[in-house]
Amino acid sequence: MNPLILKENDGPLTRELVQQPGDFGLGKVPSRLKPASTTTSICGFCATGCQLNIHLDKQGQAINLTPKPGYPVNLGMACPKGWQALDPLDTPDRATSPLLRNSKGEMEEVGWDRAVEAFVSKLKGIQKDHGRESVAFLSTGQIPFEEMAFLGCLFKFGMGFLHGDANTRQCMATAVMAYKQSFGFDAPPASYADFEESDVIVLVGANLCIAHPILWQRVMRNKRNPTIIVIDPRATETAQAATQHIPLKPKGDLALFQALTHCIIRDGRTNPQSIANTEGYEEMAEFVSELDPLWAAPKTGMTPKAIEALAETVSEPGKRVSWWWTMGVNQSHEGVRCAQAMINLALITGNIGKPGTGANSITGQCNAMGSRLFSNTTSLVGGHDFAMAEHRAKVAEGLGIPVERIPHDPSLAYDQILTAAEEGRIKGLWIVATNPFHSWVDAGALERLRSNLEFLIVQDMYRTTESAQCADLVLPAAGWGEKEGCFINSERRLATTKVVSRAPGKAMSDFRIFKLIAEAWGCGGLFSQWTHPEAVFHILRDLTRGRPCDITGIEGYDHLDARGGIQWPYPMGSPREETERRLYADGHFYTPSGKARLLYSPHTEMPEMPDDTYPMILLTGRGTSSQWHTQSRTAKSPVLSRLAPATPYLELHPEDASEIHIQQGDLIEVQTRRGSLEVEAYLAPTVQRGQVFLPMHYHGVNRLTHPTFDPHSRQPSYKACACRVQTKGGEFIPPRA
Ligand SMILES: Nc1nc2c(c(=O)[nH]1)N[C@H]1C(S)=C(S)[C@@H](COP(=O)(O)OP(=O)(O)OC[C@H]3O[C@@H](n4cnc5c(=O)[nH]c(N)nc54)[C@H](O)[C@@H]3O)O[C@H]1N2
Ligand SMILES: Nc1nc2c(c(=O)[nH]1)N[C@H]1C(S)=C(S)[C@@H](COP(=O)(O)OP(=O)(O)OC[C@H]3O[C@@H](n4cnc5c(=O)[nH]c(N)nc54)[C@H](O)[C@@H]3O)O[C@H]1N2
Ligand code: SF4
Ligand SMILES: [Mo]
Repeated sequence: MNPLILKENDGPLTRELVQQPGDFGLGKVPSRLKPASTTTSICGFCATGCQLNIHLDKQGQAINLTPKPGYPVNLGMACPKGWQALDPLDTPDRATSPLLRNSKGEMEEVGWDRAVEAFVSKLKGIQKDHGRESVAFLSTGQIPFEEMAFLGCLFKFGMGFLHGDANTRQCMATAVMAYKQSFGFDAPPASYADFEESDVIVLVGANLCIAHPILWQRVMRNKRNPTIIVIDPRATETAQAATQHIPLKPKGDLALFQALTHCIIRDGRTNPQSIANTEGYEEMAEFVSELDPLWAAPKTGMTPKAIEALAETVSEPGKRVSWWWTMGVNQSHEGVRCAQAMINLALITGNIGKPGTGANSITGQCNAMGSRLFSNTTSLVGGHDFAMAEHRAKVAEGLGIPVERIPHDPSLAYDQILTAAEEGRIKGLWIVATNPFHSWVDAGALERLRSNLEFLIVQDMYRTTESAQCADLVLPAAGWGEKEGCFINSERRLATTKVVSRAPGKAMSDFRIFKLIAEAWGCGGLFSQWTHPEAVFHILRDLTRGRPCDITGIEGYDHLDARGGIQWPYPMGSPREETERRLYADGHFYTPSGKARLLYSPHTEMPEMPDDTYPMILLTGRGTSSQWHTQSRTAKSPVLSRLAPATPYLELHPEDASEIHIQQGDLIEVQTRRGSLEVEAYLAPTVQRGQVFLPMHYHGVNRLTHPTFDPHSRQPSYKACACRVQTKGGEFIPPRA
């Protein structure tokens, strides 16, 4: 068994904490696991939420893994990242000790006591001088939600600060806002079974083959001979495997959907029964009455005939049509209205609440959905609203804390936090399980504002990430496999992850780091019941009572394991045998009237259009199924590294390349108004003329991207901006197309 080991320079504070009864251990293997056995754990990469069988040696240490047969999500399959999920744990650049910047500006190893003392004295000092709005946290969709809740509650209710946001703003904020406004709650309708039960599957800005390979496998299991339509500017791997690819103009989606709505209403191909469950139909019909295919053609790059044909396909009476979207929609200057335009199409054609239908957002990170309910950032923990007095009272009672500790004013969003830092209003930043110095849009601006921060804390598995290297204090965190807790996948399924490996050196679970900080800050008493992740699970579960995300019927981790995960909602008294379920079968939504709202705005062109100086459009996104985001984890796997190009590359149309005298494999520069990056030319007609594609996984990519934001969700529009391409050191020759 992994003993609880104290290290030589762990001082009295740590000693006291780890010796508390009910301690949750430093990578301790739970006693219910028999040595030399197999346990299950949900994969810690994407939001598909595949379950893995992890095979353990007699010490309870993982030896290897296999995908779990029969699990309702992955049905025995896994993608390369899942198969190699143990690789990132044992690497030379793991953060194994806290690191504190010393007076010479160098990072120095210190014990936890010194690290926590520095953390507390610095942040208390800033708070005393500048108030509760002067420090913020930036967290993640990639840690168990028990940990997310701990951070959000500690920071706001315990430490008394106001502002915190997560990388889910980069990713899911658009879908959250679209559902909240349209359905009255952030409740995506789908079950993965809908992929198999649909007649028409429309994938919008979603490259399943690369980003959610196991969901693509679910599509492939569909026995109804479905029409699979991919709407994406690029001929992605998914588009190539689909029945139809619509190579849309970047950011032409809203115009397309409004024209489809126009055609469907004009031709009377609507479903009156379903429209009766909506509000605003007449006004919307009036709004789209002029937005015909002729209007949309130049905005979408499609012919009016192709738009008419698509309108027919997605409104075929008796056919089950499902809409699925990911970052091609969410990362847009008009993402919320674009997502809602798909929601509207599903609602007016009766494609909601039935098998094989829905307007379904596919989430990205393993626990993005957990963050949406429990991170205490945009929403008050447990699916509540900071602005509502009765919600604050309920949460205060549930957590056993004074209600005055719960703020009623909202947090700044991610970009607003960074603007506040730039302007000197935010002076301390605590970054947990995200790497914004690589991943944030216009990362160069973040690098420049670094010097405005008095104290930057980065809590990560590795000391080498772009963000960790900028920090004043690095807190070494245990990663997936070294701690336990729950994730919620894209179809709202809660499931558990387990301890299968011991965290290296002095690294501790984020949970335990938060506990240590709570004690040192002097607010440990508020969290005395937060002894270990499952205890927190029970507290959070009880908070959800009566909310749309009510999970009070889940007994605990064993119940989740026995059932193959459980989808929310699952209130007390829910049927025990159920394995999958979609929402809105009763035509009832979470708005005060019970009706869904049809919402729309005029389409506007992308904020940075190509011009003479920057004549091309730069698209970014996922490159291969073996690379994960900023690659802090996947680059450590020998297998995964071999499955992806090691150097950054740019996909460029061969005819554009020939006009600007670029050949396959040339070292070239891609430039935007914000910066430039050296990349290898990869010539392929998968991109349209005048467009290039840059995978997001390489250092420096976001020095190029353009910081514009959807006004409703404040999600960055990473996907498209103006750029130009030239040979390295060469002269800029604009392509003619
Ligand atoms: N292998 C791997 N898998 C991952 C991840 C990873 O890093 N690596 N990350 C996970 C996360 S957090 C997320 S959020 C998901 C993202 O999953 P996806 O959203 O599927 O991946 P992306 O490649 O970012 O974007 C999808 C597509 O949007 C297209 N696109 C760009 N602009 C537009 C547009 O204006 N309209 C339309 N319709 N399409 C457009 C791009 O060409 C791209 O092919 O993947 C998850 N899965
Ligand atoms: N150009 C461009 N940029 C993009 C996107 C795009 O499409 N184009 N997509 C955006 C999207 S959708 C997303 S989700 C973001 C992702 O952006 P990030 O969140 O910045 O990317 P990751 O590489 O996943 O960073 C996670 C960090 O957490 C650390 N970590 C992993 N597990 C743990 C843990 O348990 N505890 C702690 N403390 N640390 C841990 C990892 O080592 C890593 O450094 O990128 C965004 N950036
Ligand atoms: S599809 Fe996603 S959850 Fe499944 S194994 Fe791959 S990364 Fe893990
Ligand atoms: Mo994401």
